[in-house]
Amino acid sequence: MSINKNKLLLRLILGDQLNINHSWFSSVSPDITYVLMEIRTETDYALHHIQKVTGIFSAMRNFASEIKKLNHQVIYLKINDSDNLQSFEKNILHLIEHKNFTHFEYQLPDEYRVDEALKQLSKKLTLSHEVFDSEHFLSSREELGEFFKGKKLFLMESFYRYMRKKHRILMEGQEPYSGKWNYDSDNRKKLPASHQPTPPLVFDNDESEIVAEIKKAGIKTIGNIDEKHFIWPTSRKQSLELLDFFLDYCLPLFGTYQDAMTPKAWSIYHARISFSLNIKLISPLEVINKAIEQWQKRPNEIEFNQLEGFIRQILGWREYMRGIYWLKMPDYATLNFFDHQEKLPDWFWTGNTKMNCLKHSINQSLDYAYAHHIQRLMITGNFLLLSGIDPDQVDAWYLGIYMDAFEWVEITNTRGMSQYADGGIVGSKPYVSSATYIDKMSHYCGSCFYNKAKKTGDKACPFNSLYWNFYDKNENKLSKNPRIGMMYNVWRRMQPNDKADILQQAEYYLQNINKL
Ligand code: FAD
Ligand code: DLZ
Ligand code: SF4
Repeated sequence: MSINKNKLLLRLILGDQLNINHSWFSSVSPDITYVLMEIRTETDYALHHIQKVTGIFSAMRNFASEIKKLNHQVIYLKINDSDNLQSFEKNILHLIEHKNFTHFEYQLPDEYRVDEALKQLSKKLTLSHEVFDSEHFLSSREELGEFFKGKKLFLMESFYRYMRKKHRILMEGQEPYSGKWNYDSDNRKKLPASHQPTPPLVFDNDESEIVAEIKKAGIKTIGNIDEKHFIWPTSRKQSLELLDFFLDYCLPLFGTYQDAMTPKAWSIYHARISFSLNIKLISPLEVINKAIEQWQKRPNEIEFNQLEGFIRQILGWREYMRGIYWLKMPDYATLNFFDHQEKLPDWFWTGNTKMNCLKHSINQSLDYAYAHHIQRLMITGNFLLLSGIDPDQVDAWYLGIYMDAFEWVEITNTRGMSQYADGGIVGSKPYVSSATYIDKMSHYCGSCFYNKAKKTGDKACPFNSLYWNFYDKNENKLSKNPRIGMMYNVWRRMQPNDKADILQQAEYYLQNINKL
């Protein structure tokens, strides 16, 4: 079928828009050509983990093959192709000029930088063009802004309840199923010492060709890879297998151990579907519906609190973060509430530290391009906030190192939730802790070089002095916060000598941060 005698249409698909169920693909036409491109602007805007670049290229190539098999016309530019001009704009302009396209279309990008670039490109085009929704998210870019219009607080919980009602998920009429919206308090247990979590499902994809091409192109990356046995899903089929594995083996304990940390297991009962979701191999609605279906089929095995906890992450947090991103960008990327200016410790790039919790969380990030939420928030993020690291450097690290890192969800979690650099848009208080919390939720402290119980002196755990130092330094910004006023009462009641020792210890650690 030809769409129009004179209309030759070029459609751009970004590396994180691999959604086979998009309405674009519902009909096939020889007059529509899809273009996917591996380009240096995208590989080089952050120092990415080698597994992230490999995973994206592999998934893009698989997607291109899949749509070709469905008889769609596809142009695929590989990273080392001689006719690849290495940017969206240059490649699109070149293709339009040389292939006589008469119309150009793209889907709304998820990232502000790319959104701006494509808007600029559109202005330069003399041919007609159109922008489409990516048909992936459960709220529009503007919806959160409209929901909170006129409000000072942007509470995730309010938006989550709105989303539950809007999509009729876990509802009985206008009320939440079982009468309660949020089961968080039933979750969050430490992993018992004898408990060995189910080993994660990993794939065995041979990506040696892609890795060789990345190396040949000279793309700078971080982290490790076993390219002959690449573990991440790179197709919709594999992403669905990973989701099924999670629903079969992990969902029953998801909420219970959601905040637990152990050196014995790198993902515990987490789903590891964020990469597949963020590049749109699977959709949030199908994940939610499949989880509900499993809970209905196996009510004795999957308790409601586990299901609700999981759905809240996707229907609540994920959509909320995207809404905040589009409401607050581009200013959000410049926020630095505490005016933190310090440099990221060198060992964040090597994992070479004596602090056991950080050593494990960083090393597993370098090995797997993955750390679960509490490792990101309460180990790496906690330490960086307590140490006053410049949020630009913190963002750059998180944006590069994780498989699932795309700015719309990385920056809101990092600069917002983790670093409180937005002054409380996303979180109502900074997520900081001493060793007490880390020891309560993990198995890291027992075999650490440092002593979790000591605030000062030989081998005192750095988290303990840095924690009080953080509160002390930021008293004028934080003491009025009703959620943390109590901590200031504790601090004020401490003996002046003890306080001085703690601050001195913290100063010593900050001066010697690269030796920790
Ligand atoms: P699970 O724990 O199994 O949760 C299931 C799904 O819920 C995830 O796949 C994800 O899609 C969603 N989800 C859970 N928590 C969040 C959240 N806070 N925000 C948005 N979605 C959430 N997530 C990213 O997708 N990309 C990032 O770049 C990213 N950067 C982060 C940086 C920091 C400092 C922190 C604290 C969190 C970050 N997160 C990010 C959120 C969260 O840590 C990851 O989504 C999660 O670890 C992905 O692993 P999973 O699929 O096993 O998640
Ligand atoms: C992250 C990434 C990388 C590393 N490489 C590419 C690429 O070569 N081509 C591409 O189209 N997309 C890539 N991406 C994902 C984009 O950065 C992503 O589409 C934008 O950030 C918009 O969200
Ligand atoms: Fe981390 Fe301190 Fe525990 Fe060591 S003692 S693992 S540094 S919290």
